[in-house]
Amino acid sequence: MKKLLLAGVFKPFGVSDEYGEALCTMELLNNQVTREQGVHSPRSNNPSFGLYIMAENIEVPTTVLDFPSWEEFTKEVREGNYTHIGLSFIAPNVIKAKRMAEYVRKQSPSAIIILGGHGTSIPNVTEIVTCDEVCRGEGVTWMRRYFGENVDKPVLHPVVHSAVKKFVYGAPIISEAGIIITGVGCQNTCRFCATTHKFDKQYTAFLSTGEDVFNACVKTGAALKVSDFALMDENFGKSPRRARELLENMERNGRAFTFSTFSSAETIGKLGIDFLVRLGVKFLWIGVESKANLFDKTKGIDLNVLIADLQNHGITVLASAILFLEHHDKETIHEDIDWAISLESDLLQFMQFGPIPGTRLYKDYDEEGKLLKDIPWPRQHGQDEIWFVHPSFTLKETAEYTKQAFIKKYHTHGPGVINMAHTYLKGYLTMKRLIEDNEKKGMAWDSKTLKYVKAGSPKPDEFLKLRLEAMRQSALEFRPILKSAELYAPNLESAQKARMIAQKFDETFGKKTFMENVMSVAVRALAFVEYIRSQNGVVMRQPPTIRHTWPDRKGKVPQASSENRWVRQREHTPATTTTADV
Ligand code: B12
Ligand code: SF4
Repeated sequence: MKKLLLAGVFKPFGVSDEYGEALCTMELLNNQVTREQGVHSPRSNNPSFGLYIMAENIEVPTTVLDFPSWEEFTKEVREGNYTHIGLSFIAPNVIKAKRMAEYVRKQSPSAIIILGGHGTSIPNVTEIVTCDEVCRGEGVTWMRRYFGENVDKPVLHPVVHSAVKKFVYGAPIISEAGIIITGVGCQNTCRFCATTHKFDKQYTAFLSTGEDVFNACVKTGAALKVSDFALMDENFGKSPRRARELLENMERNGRAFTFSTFSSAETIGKLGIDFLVRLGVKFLWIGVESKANLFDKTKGIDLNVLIADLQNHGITVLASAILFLEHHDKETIHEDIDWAISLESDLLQFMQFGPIPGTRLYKDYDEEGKLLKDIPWPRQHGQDEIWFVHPSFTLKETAEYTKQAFIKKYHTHGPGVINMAHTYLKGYLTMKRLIEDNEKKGMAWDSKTLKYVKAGSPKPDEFLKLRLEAMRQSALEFRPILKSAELYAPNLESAQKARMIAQKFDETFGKKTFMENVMSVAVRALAFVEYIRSQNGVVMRQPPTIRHTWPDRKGKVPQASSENRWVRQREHTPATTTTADV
């Protein structure tokens, strides 16, 4: 009888030891986006989505073990009687995968070890990690084929939270959302991009129609009691038919779900902002990359105008820029950092131009002898020092430039959370005006042109009213944090900005209710504790262990353990550092 364990690599994350690095944490916002924003940085962990979608779609009894401690992983291997053990890892975690595979070999020699995930693009991965099988691309089809199951069956969507253990200012007040994994890969073939190369420059849809996406939202929404979702897709709008169908399904059923997703700038232009707003997009991650406009996806687009327009319509923008591009020297890199900041996105990620195994860039740099191959894999993660020869920067300089870029954004525009609060408030006001204007002028939504057009006998736009209510809720979610944002602001301008936004909230929604006041005071108390804790370095929460089994718990929601381990992160902590409960 076959029995499969699918495991992510073991924690702790973000600790400098022989397996990991301080700046390689399991957090998106705190580590890569609102980095250096201290107490203002929202905290959360994203489950390893690939594990769940594979488990949901194979018939072999499967256990998913996400974010295990070393003890939890070894216990599972010892006691689980698994015939197959799948390890999922990215390149910086390959040494963790190596230790796990070696343990399996010793403890359970007959178990078949399968490797998967981005780490499998490492050229000599099988020499580093002992294994029997390697899945280098999409895992659902690979697993079905490997176990002799029907590869053509439709993909069932698992029910999973998009993030767990969510805090802001130390307060667990961020609302829940589900993950919808619509597909993997991208056809845009950017030279540096890991995902386009990993999936053979092709897009593989798990949910190919708008109805499929809608049904997945309904299922996850009912199980998690949410109506907000992260759409895990490199470029959801790249398939306009599916996006249109999704909107049609929501309108037909009177369900105004909201979405956070990724999109290239060219795709946004093609779909139009009115459509995105009606679709319920509230958060967009856009790769702006560089002022030099090196990539087709941003050519000919005025990003300043685009981003401001999105924000005015209530769409929070996370822009992503690249540092240490080939043309960067000590002058042009500042120009690019300043340009990226001048876009005034709510949030700004700076990532390094890192040659990632499997990409065209990696191949080119390898051929040109630019890869620094003696830099250990755990250090190749994109937030500390680069791992290739750059003519204008030493390795130490790259770490410092990256850090300073985040600090500059923070000091220029203040905490990301107040920018988000402002965007949602602006969106609410724009939506309110739009509804009034449409009613006055007799305009109605035209699903063919994706525009509001003059209509013969327009009816009240009930769907837009649902959208207005969702925007109101998105904005109000931020109200309790505004005072803390002001109190811990990095400078006078940010404090003033927080005050100005709080005032606009009062003007728009009236004075705070009793409950809102209570929450605001509670957040202030928790923010104070968080602030004190963070004085010696970043306070890091380890992701909770999630263990879920199929088929016996199929359809049930994978639950995070209640364990709450804290680790104080020090810069360049010595290799002996272990986790310590604080
Ligand atoms: C969500 C995400 C995160 C989450 C964490 C998720 C998690 N629990 O690990 C957060 C935001 C915390 C994060 C952090 C980081 N991330 Co990240 N992340 C992603 C992202 C955006 C999506 C991953 C995902 O869920 N995809 C959807 C699922 C369905 O696809 P998948 O994971 O690839 O799985 C499929 C296949 O790979 C395969 N598969 C996967 N595992 C297995 C296992 C087996 C046995 C088999 C058979 C198949 C298989 O089957 C799956 C289904 O098809 C990707 C980019 C992307 N778009 O993929 C980057 C990405 C994976 N991250 C990357 C990096 C570099 C990081 C950081 C190092 C950044 C940093 N400095 O902070 C940290 C490292 C965190 C850590 N300590 O491990 C790189 C990895 C590149 C590499 N060299 O390997 C990517 C590719 C982004 C990039 N640069 O292009 N990340
Ligand atoms: S558009 Fe984005 S996801 Fe697509 S190849 Fe370029 S960087 Fe990768």
